[in-house]
Parts: sequence; C-alpha cells; structure tokens
Amino acid sequence: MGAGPAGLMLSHLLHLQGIESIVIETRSRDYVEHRVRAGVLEQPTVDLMHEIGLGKRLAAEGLTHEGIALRFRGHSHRIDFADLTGSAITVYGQQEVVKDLIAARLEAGLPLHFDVEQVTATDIDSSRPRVQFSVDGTAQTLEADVVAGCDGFHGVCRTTIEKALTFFEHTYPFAWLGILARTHPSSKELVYASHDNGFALHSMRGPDVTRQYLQVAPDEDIDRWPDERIWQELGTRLHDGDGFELEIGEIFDKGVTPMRSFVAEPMQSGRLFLVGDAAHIVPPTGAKGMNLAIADACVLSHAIGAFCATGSDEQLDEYTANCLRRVWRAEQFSAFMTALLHRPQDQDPFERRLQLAHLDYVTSSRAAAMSLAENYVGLPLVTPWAFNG
Ligand code: RFL
Ligand code: PHB
Repeated sequence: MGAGPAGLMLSHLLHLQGIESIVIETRSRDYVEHRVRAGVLEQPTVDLMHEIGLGKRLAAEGLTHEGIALRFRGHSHRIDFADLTGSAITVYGQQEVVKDLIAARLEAGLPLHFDVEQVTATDIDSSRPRVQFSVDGTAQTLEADVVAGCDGFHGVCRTTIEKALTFFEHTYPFAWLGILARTHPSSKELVYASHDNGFALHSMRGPDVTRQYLQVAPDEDIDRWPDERIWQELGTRLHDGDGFELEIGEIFDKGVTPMRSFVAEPMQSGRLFLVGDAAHIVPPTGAKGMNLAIADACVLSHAIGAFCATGSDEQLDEYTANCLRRVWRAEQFSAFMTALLHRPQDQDPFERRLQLAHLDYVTSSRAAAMSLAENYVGLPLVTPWAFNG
C-alpha cells in the first residue's frame, strides 16, 4: 500500500525475486512523480539503484558530491567524505527515483493502481490478510500472503495496528521553510549553516535549480515570507567571509515542513508490515528519510523472499529487529545534526557557545569528522542478494 520510494522499491525487489505484488496508491501518478521531497541519496542507495538496473538516468543526471560544508561564525569548513570514508553522496530528487521505479514497473507490465479510494487492510492476523479499496467507484478485494504498509506517515496502516504498537516521539520547536528556485548553485556542494538567526541549507536539484531551506517557527505563516524576505534571510545566514555569493532568481515552489522524530515499535503485527515513513520519521537535517525507507524495503523483500522459498515465517518475524538498528542509528544521527545546527528561540548564550564548540570539534578533529561522514554517506544495506549470493 503506497507508491512512494518504500512501496515502489519493495515491489521492484520482489519482482526481481520472481514474487508477485500489487501496488495501490491513493494519489495520481502525476502527483507522486512531482511531489518535492528529498534530494540526497546515500552511497548504498545509489549502489542499489545500479544493482537493480535502474542507475542509468541517475548516473547521467545525479550530482556526485564528495563532501559538504558546515558554515558557522561566517566561515565554511569542508567535511571531505571521499577522504574520510572513500564514499560520496548523490544529489538526485526523490521524485526522480519514484519516476524511475514507476517506469520500470509499467514497462514490465506489473500492476500499479493510482487514484484508489477507501483503502482498508483486514484479517491481518490470519495467513490470508486482505486489502479492500475502490477504483473508479468499483470495490475490489485483494487476498495476499503479506500486506506491506508503505503508505507514509499519514497512511492507514499504522492506525490499523496501533493497539500493538508503542510510539517514541519528539517534536522540535522549529520547522523548515523550503524553496525551489531557478538559480545556479552558489556552491559546488551542500552548505549547512548555523547562524545566530537560525539554520539555513543551500542544496540543489541540478545545474539550474537550487533547493534551499530556512529554519522558521513551527507554526510559521508562509504569507509572512515574500520572496524578497526569503532571499535576504538566506543571504544573511549563508554569508561567509570567503567570497560566497548567493545567486537570486525566480522562486517556483515554497512550503513549510514541520520537524519531528518518530518511531513505531514493533514495525509489524500479524501479516502487516510497516515500511518507511509509515513506521518512522526523522528530521530532514541528516538527509536520511528516503534512504531509510529504501533500507526497510530491502529487509522486507529479503524476508518475503525467504518466506516464499521455505514457507517459514522466521525471517518475517525478525523484520522489526533487522530494521530497528539502522532506524535508531538514523534517528540518533538526524537528531544530532538537528541539535548541532539549529537555534531554539529561547537558546541561552551558554548553549550557543557549546554548540559552536561542537561545530569546531567536528570540523577540526578527524575522528569527529569521520563519525559525521560515515553516518551521512550511509551504512551498508541488507539486500536479498547479499544473503542469496
Ligand atoms: P511516502 O513518500 O510518503 O509515500 C507514501 C505513499 O503512500 C500513499 N498513501 C497511500 N497509498 C495507499 N493507501 C493509502 N491508504 C495511502 N495513504 C497514503 C501516499 O500518497 C504516498 O504516495 O513514504 P515512503 O515511501 O516511506 O518514503 C519516505 C520519504 O518520502 C521521506 O522519508 C523523505 O522524503 C524524507 N526526506 C528526505 N529523505 C532523505 O533521504 N534525504 C533527504 O534529503 C530528505 N529531505 C525529506 C527531505 C522530507 C521532506 N519533507 C517534505 C517531509 C526534505 C523534506 C523537506
Ligand atoms: C534537499 O536537497 O532537499 C536536502 C538536502 C539535504 C538535507 C535535506 C534536504 O539534509
């Protein structure tokens, strides 16, 4: 259930193992292919796209970055991923990953239903769980071995099994105002800035489009941010004394995203398995959300593969345990990056000094920089072929 990165990747990995699946999605194809979300692929996600035969456009259009800049007290400090880890990240929009996966599925003639309505999952404690939905006003029922709840944070799957779950949650006293602008990137690599006015991020989607963010209040009214104010504030927060010049241009997308950390445990009940944002949310500062959704899909595809091959539930039973270690690593890293770079409104000067001391440390100690770098570029994935040779 759900045609975001989690659902589409899972169905593709199942297809590669010869396992049938049906994907249903409440939104239209156009909507999911154009939803502006994540932009950073970890190295293991990039490797996976190549291994599953979907790396062609990524190789042509993705931007490989061998580092990021941390900017504070008006100066930039590079974290050199290539030197510290031998790896890199790739800037490639989430909607491009989604487009590649949808194209592969449709090309293979496999079922993918958009614009479905009234979705429910029932009988999940039996060995034949069911999914009901309607398309064009016609009610349908699917019977399956496994239901994968890949329906995002606001989907129905987590609610269906909520009695079996414990939630761990943290909300932050700020949000991100994100823009897409028709400008050339003002820096070759991403810039994460911690300024006295708050956090700013300079990112990109290609040679002619930038994606940039500003820390704002959690209940911020976007109407208070006309384009000129956004450019002025980005200019202030991203300023450095080393010649950085922010290019200004047309803003063609603008929105405010709340920030939260959230984990549901266990990530399964009966034959319903939660994958990606349906089970967990990270604040975007660590660029982990989509990568984590794809990592869950790898673990579940392996477990379903083992179930189909042997008839044993053993791997399915271990799904949560096999996901949670990575999930909590990403939760910790994302919370760390968020705390390192943002300024709570009521932050006292002592806390700010501690934050700057920590920024000094991660940009001057090789050990501290390496820890940040290895988390940022991503830990190895559990792919079905890692087990099956
Ligand atoms: P998605 O992408 O939300 O997909 C869920 C899909 O399920 C559909 N759906 C249903 N389908 C069927 N039945 C139902 N009842 C349904 N209810 C909902 C929805 O329409 C949708 O199509 O979840 P998924 O697949 O788990 O993927 C997660 C990622 O989308 C998310 O974690 C990332 O976008 C987070 N994220 C980032 N992740 C990164 O890895 N790197 C980044 O740089 C990064 N930056 C970001 C981000 C998220 C952001 N926002 C807007 C939340 C930056 C931002 C600003
Ligand atoms: C993005 O390009 O959208 C992006 C990059 C890095 C992040 C979050 C979002 O940490």
